[in-house]
Amino acid sequence: MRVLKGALAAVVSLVVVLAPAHAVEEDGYQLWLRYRPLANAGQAQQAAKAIVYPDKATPTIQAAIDELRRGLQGYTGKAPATGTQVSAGAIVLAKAGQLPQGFAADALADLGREGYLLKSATVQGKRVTVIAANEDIGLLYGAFGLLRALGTGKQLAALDERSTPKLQLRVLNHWDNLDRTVERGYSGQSIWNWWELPAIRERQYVDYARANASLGINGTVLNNVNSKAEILTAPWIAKVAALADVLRPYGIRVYLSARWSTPLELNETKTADPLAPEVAAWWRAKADEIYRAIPDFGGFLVKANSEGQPGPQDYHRTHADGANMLAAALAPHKGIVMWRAFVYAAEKPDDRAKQAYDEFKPLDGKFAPNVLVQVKNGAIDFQPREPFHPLFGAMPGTPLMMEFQITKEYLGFAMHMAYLGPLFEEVLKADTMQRPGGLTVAQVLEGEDHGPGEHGQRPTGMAGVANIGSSRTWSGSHFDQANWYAYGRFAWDPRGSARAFADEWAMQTFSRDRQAVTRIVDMMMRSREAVVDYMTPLGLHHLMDTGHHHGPGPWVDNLGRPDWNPTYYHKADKGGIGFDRTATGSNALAQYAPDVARRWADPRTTPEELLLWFHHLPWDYAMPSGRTLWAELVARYDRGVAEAEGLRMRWQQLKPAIDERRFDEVAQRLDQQVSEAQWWRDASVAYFQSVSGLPLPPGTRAPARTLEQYKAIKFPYAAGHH
Ligand code: GCW
Repeated sequence: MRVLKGALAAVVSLVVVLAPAHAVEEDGYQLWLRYRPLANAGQAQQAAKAIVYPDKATPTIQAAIDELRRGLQGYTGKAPATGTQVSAGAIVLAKAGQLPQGFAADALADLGREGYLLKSATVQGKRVTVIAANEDIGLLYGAFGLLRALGTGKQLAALDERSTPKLQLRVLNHWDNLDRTVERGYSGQSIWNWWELPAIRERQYVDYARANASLGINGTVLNNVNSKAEILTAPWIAKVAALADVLRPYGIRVYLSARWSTPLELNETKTADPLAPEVAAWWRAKADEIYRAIPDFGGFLVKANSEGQPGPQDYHRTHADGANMLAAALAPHKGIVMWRAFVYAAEKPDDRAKQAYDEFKPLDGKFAPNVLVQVKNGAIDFQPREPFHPLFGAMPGTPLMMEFQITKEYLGFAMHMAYLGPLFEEVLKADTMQRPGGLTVAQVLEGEDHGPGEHGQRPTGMAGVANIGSSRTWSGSHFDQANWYAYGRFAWDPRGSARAFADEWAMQTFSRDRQAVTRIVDMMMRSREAVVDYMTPLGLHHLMDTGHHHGPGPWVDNLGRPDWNPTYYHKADKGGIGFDRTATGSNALAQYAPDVARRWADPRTTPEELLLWFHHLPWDYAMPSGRTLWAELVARYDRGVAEAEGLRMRWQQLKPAIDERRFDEVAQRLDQQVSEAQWWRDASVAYFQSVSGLPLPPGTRAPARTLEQYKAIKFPYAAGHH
C-alpha cells in the first residue's frame, strides 16, 4: 500500500513538474482577461494582499471584488483576502464620502458617474492602493483599470491614474437575428440563445458582460437593425429582461432595434403613420410594458426607410417625425432613440454618397432631445477606407453618434488580419474644418459643436457593430478580438491611440515579452493598409462580390439597383477610372466644409488614399510616384499582396513566443489571407486590364487565371449573408 502511495506521489509530482507554463490550453475564450502570472508576482502579491470594500457590497461592487480576486489570483498566484478593514498591502475600494484621509474632499469631483481614480497612498500609516469613484460602476471600471495596469507592466506602488469616459453611450450593435443567425457575423451563431431564454442564463453572458465592462462598454442593442416585429412581443420582452438582469451589475443596459411597422404588423393598429394618435399611443403603451420588465431599458435603435425597411417616409413623414414620436414614448422613462442615418434609395438617381446628408441636414435641430442620429463613419458603407461622413460637423443642432463596424464585412471577414484601430483613429482624428481652427470628428462626437451652454447637456455616443458570436474565440479569430477591444477603448476615449490600444491588447492577450509585443503590434498596425491595397487601393470602394461581399467582383453590373453594382462605384472605362464627386460630377464634395471641399476638388491636393473616391482620372494620369495611374494601381495591388506575405512571415518569427494552439490557428488564417490577397489582386488586375486595354506594367506578374474564371467563382453559402 505504502509503495503504491509513494509511486502515486511520484507520478503526481512528475505531472506537476512537467505541466507546461500554460496549464490550460489557450483557446482564446479568456480574451484579454487571461491574468497570467506576473514576472514580479511576489512583489505584486505584497501590494495586493487584501481587498477592502465598503460595508455594502452591491452586485456591481461584488462584480468588482470577484474580478479583482480572479485577476490577482492569476497574476500573483494567491487570491487576496476580502474585508472591510484597511490593512497594509490592501486594495481599497472607496466611494465619495468614504475616501481615506489624505484625499481632498473634492478628489472625485470631475469623475462623473463612471470615472475612477487609481492611486497608491498611505492610509492610517499603511501602504494601500485606492480605487475611488462616485458610483459603484466607477469602482468596477477602476477594478478593470487596475488589472489592466498590472497586466501591462505597471507597478501598483506607482499607480496614479484618473480616467473618465468622453462619451456617454458606448454601445455594441448586434446584428443578431431571432433564429440565432447573425447578419454579417463570422463568429458562429449569435451568443443569445433566444430559444432557451429566459429559463437558461448561460455563463457566457456573464463573461460577455465582464469583457465589455473591462472596456467601459455600457450598452448593447441585442437584435439586428433589420428587425422583426416579434422582438417587441411579451415572450421576447421576457427573454430580453433575463439578459438585462445578467448584464445590469456590469453597467450594461440593453436596447432593442425596433421595426418601424411593428404595431401594424402585429395587427394592433391600422397604420404606422407616426402622426396618427393610435400609433403614438401604441408605442407609449409598449414603452411602459418594456420598462415594467426592464426598469433601466436603454431605448430603441431604428433603421427606417433604408434598404427596404419600413419607415415614416412611407406616410410622407420625415425621419424627425418618426424619431420624435418614439422619443416621446421613451422620454418618461429616460430612454433614448438612436436613429440611423444610413439611408439611400435606388429610385434616387443621385450619388448614393450624398443621400444621407441630403435627407438629414435639413432636419438639423428638429429632433427631440433624447434622439441621437447614428452616422456610419463614411458615406457609403464600412469600406476598407472612406473619407469621413460629411454629416459630422454639419448638424450642430443635433447629437450625432458614430457607427463603426467591428465585424469585418468588407475587410476579409474573420479570415483576414485587419486591425481596425488605425481605421477608427483616422476617422476620429479627421478634421471636418466646420469651425475656424478646426473641428475633428472626435470633437463632434464629444458635443463640442453644440451651441454655447449646451455642451455636456446633450447625449453623446458611439456604436460598434459587434463581431461577437458563440465561437470559442468570440470574434471568429484571435486577432479579431483586438477590434472589439480597440472599439471599446476608442468609445471611452475617442482621442486615444490605435497603437497604444494594440500594445495593451497584445500584452494582455499574447505575451508580455517586449520584443514579441512590438512585433505583434507592428503586424497589427500594417494589416488594415494591406487589406486596402489588395482590395480597394487609391480610394476605390465597394468592389466586393454580390451579396455576401466575400472576394472581388469589380465586374458586377447586373444587380437590381444600380447603386449595388461595383461598376457604379469605380466607373472604369477605356478613358479612365474613379468616381467624379467634384463639381463636374456628383458634387458630393459640396457637402463638406469649404476648406475640405477645396482641397479635395483638385486631384493634386487630394490625398492619394482618397484619389479615386473623388476623381475620375485617365489611366495615364501622372502620379506623384512618377508612375501612371494604371501602373500605380497595379503596384498598390502588388504591395497589398507583399504585405499579406509579410504578415505571414512575421508571424512565423513569433512562433517561440506564442502558445501552440493560438499560433497555429493564426498561422492557418494568414496562409489563407495570402492566397485570398493574391486572388483579389489577380482578379482585379485582370478586370481593370480588360477595361483599360493596357498592357501590364513591365515586371508585373500576369494574373494566374482568366477573367472569366474569376467571374465564375460563386459562394452561395458564404457566412453572414442573409
Ligand atoms: O452594409 C450593409 C450591410 C447590410 C446591413 C446594412 C446596414 C444590417 O450589407 O447587411 O444591414 O449595411 O447597415 O443597415
